[in-house]
Amino acid sequence: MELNIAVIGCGMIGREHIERIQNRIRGAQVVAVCDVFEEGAKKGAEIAGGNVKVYTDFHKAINDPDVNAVVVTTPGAFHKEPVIAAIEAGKPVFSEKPLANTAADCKAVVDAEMASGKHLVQVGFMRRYDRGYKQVKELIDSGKFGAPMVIKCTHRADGVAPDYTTAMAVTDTAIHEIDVLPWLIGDEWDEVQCIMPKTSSKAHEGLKDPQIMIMKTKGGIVNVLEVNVNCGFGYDINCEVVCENGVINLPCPSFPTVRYANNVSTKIEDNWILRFIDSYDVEIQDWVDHAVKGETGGSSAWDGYVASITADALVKSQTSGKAEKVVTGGTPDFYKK
Ligand code: ISE
Repeated sequence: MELNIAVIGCGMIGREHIERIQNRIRGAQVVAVCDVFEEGAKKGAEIAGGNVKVYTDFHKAINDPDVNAVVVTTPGAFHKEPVIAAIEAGKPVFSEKPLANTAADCKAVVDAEMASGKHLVQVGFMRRYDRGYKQVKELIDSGKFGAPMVIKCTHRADGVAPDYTTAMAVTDTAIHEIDVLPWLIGDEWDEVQCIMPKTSSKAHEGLKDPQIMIMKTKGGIVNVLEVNVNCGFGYDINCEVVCENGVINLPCPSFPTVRYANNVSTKIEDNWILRFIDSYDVEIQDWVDHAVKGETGGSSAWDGYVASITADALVKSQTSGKAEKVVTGGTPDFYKK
């Protein structure tokens, strides 16, 4: 069996995935594209090579009998409805991160998936597929380093669009660390706090940047995360895990170190698409390989829901300034691995 995919949402990441599926992924092809803006859908069709159906109504695209799988790449606030439509059609669906922008919307997806009785949803948290993070996990799991105690992360970006908000530093940016760190250390978030340092003069009107997020797990591990999206020097992702017997540092993608003009220097990647390009390829291939067998890999809808509950607590702390509890109510049997 091959996957015949409808891609819902032909903006930046949608176009990336269309190109990826058509040119680098085995066992799948895009057969339909959809965007509320016809021009966007046509652009998606062009990237797909032309020979695909073009829709502006996601219900029609998802229920097209030639379509047997769905990729949702609309903006986060518009994920819920197409993801639920795919579940109701009984078709495997890959939703870009976040699963939805609010925990309530994520819960609606979880409820729909449990009601269907089938695991159909995979959420696009690509860092679980990144070579560096996987190596860090293998080292932690080896036991040689002892128990992790402290994690220090930076999530820095060159700059952001004018519509990027203070809350998006959590829901759009820190959401990656929110998902990947519990996976890395085999633990769950317990309480989270957001502290606002002096705001950068480069941040646009109304945006608080940088932000420091302090997050504690149920097992007592503390993560300190710097989100800094106007750093002006590139896309800079770092993660250091301090364990009882040693320290594990996330390997950065390898660029040559050059000695030139009295300097030793190494390039930093320009943006997230380039930094995680290999992870996206591995992630989508893994989704396809699972979906053809009626399975899911990576982050589940439940993981997406838990990430969103954590994000809501952090957003609350952005104004309360206090540590806020992360309350999930426990993993339902349906999602226990
Ligand atoms: C973007 O949507 C991503 O997923 C990137 O990984 C993240 O660094 C960026 O802040 C988001 O806007």
